[in-house]
Amino acid sequence: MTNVAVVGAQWGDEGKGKVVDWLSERADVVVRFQGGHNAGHTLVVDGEVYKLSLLPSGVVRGKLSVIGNGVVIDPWALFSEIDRLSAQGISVSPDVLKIADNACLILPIHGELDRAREEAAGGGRIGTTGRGIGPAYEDKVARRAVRVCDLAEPETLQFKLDRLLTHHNALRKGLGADPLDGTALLDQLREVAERFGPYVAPVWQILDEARRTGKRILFEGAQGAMLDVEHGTYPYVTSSNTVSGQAAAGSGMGPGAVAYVLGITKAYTTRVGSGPFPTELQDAVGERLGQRGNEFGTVTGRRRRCGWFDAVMVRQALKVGGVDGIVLTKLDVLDDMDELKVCVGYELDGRHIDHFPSGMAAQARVRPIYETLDGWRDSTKGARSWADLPASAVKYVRRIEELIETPVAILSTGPDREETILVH
Ligand code: 2SA
Ligand code: MG
Repeated sequence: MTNVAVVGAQWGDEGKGKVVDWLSERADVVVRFQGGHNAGHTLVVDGEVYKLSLLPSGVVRGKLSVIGNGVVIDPWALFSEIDRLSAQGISVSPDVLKIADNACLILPIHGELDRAREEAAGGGRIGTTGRGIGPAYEDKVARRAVRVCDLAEPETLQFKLDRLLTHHNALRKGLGADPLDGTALLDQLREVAERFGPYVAPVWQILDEARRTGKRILFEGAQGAMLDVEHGTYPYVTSSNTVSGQAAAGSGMGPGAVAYVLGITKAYTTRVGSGPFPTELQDAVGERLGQRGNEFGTVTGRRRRCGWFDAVMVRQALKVGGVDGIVLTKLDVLDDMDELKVCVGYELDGRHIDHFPSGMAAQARVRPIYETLDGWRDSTKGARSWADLPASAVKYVRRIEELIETPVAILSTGPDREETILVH
């Protein structure tokens, strides 16, 4: 195995958890490079279910796990996740977990602001996870964020907080909230600072050493390409780059560090939160997909919107995400359908287009052009080889492969590891 990046090719929740866990067993180092505790990965290892948000999946297998500089870290969420795992018998010691000293923090003010804005936006809300991700990245880019390294420098911490609160208290005034007490926040941060200490490192150095000594690095993406802050359905996106290009910048390595990009996509489409979704099904079929696929958010428990596979959207996601091969997941959810539709193009104001447009109004107006394929009304659940699949299922996968112009490397036919078909 070379260094692999695993990224989502839709709107998140494509089933990255299973793939990442499977690959992490073969990896020496697992790295998170963007997002924060808005992510939700469910891992099932030896029948035990682990729900991870911020920690790289490698921690469950005791692999060296790195939270890169591109991640935004909520200290309280981090330590409660570590404590939760510890209650499940997994020890996340400083030997296992390394946190980039130049990563930025999510503070309680960010979550509050995130939720207050969503509430104020009414029908125009993004549908965020309310974890403070957007406001934390805003402060990062505006160069006023508190970073992990600041926790070790009392004078810097004080200085950073003063600057940050000048900005936030003006914002809070606009939202009708009370100004913040800097001393309380400073005390809270001093408290967590101690616990952070042993985990903090210049992780670029650890990763450079790993690379030079031939260690296998797995880059673990969160969310999906269509939630990318630049390439996604802006403004209905998350606030980080979710595409594979970020794996390098978000961990302190060059682009050559990623040898192979594996894109994960479901055999249909889901989305949680607001924003355009051309192939959404607001009918009994969509309902059935949600039920059979158990489509509820790992972090927030929110119900996911469901629809047909959108080959145009996925093709675009794979191109901008630099994906070499895909894992097609949850094929078995389609098992009881008479026929299946796949979006092969869009109609926009009477014109046929072959890509998802960037404009918000155009995105809302595109209509999917469908191709109908036969269903298989037979079980693919747990299939382990190509020969186990009904002919129509094989046809469905092959057609998708053709439309997205990217090979299917792995087919996943159920949550367990064995329920997997290696195609190439
Ligand atoms: P945010 O909180 O600022 O990142 O939200 C902005 C948009 O990004 C979407 N988003 C996600 N979509 C799917 N899965 C995500 N993670 C959790 C999971 C979600 C959950 O894996 O199940 O538990 O609800 C995730 N994180 C962010 C979000 O819906 C907004 O559309
Ligand atoms: Mg998820």
